[in-house]
Amino acid sequence: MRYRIEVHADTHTRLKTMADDVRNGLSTRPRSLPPKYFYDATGSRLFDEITRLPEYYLTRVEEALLDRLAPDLMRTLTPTDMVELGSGFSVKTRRLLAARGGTPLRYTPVDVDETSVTDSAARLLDEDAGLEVHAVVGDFERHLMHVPAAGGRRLVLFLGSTIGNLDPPGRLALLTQVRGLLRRGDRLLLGVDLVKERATLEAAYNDAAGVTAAFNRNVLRVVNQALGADFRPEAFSHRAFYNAPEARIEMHLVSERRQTVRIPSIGLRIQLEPAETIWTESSYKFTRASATGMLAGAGLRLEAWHTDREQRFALAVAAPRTRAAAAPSPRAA
Ligand code: SAH
Ligand code: AVI
Repeated sequence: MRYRIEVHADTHTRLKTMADDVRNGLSTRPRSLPPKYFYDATGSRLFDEITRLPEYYLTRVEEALLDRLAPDLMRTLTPTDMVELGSGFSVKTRRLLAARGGTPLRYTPVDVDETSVTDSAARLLDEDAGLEVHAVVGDFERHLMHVPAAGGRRLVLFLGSTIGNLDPPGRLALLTQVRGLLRRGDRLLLGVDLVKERATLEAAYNDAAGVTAAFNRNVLRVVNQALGADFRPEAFSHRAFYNAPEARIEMHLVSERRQTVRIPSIGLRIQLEPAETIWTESSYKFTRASATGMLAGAGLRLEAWHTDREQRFALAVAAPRTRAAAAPSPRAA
């Protein structure tokens, strides 16, 4: 059997989790909604459009880095097991799969959006006879225990700087779980967007065509559909800016007027004042030092750091730290 798919969790549990997240996020200040709810079928399609925008350099630069790196990485690592967190349409994955020269490999995409996972799995299986796909539809913060045990050398992919959408405690917890998926000889390939001048960063999240604004508002449609809320997306404007002290782009939805939003299914009614915001996403930016520290905190060692000439984006190769390396013995110190 070349294709298996597991969906975590059932619709009831997913709605219950969303109800809790939405209630917590909207009733505490600053109001917020978790970015994972951007990604229904429409949100994934809008993100795909974002990746082709002239201002959104992240995807183009990371793809060029992957093209440069893939042959060496796949030749030295020779993985037979590849796990990808937040795989989306698995577009970048293809570059790595193509570089392995057709040897048998099991690919485990993990993503909250079932449509993007099933569509891309079908395409990959069609194109690649050596591939087995074991898809996990679920939340990479909650369902990584469902990733099947590796039969051989494993490469975990976490691309696109999706790690930057988690706050520091969240990414420490996630990378610690990723560390648990790795044995000696296995590797993590992590894509991170780099700290740079404000204008380039802010343009990437304020495109002239308004696709990022539509992506931002989509979270309100998702909450309307799933929980029966009565958000009027057109009554919110898009705001994204670089918060330099925190090294993150913040994306918000700004209420254009005083308005009341009702979510009867969870017994919530909130009043938004004019200019009040709902914080929908953070997108943290990194330096080599901050990425090294983040990895080290989770028991991972930065092994290689690849960037483009303009230092816009980096691909980090990380290895699990052995116990001896993580905690030097008194005699070695
Ligand atoms: N890896 C692709 C897609 C990045 S977009 C790329 O680099 O272009 C972010 C992806 O992560 C989306 O497909 C979204 O559905 C998924 N995602 C976001 N939060 C998630 C979560 N908590 N658990 C699982 N998938 C998540
Ligand atoms: C998926 N993630 C890394 C994107 C980012 O850049 O933070 C999501 C995105 N938000 C706005 N544009 C793109």
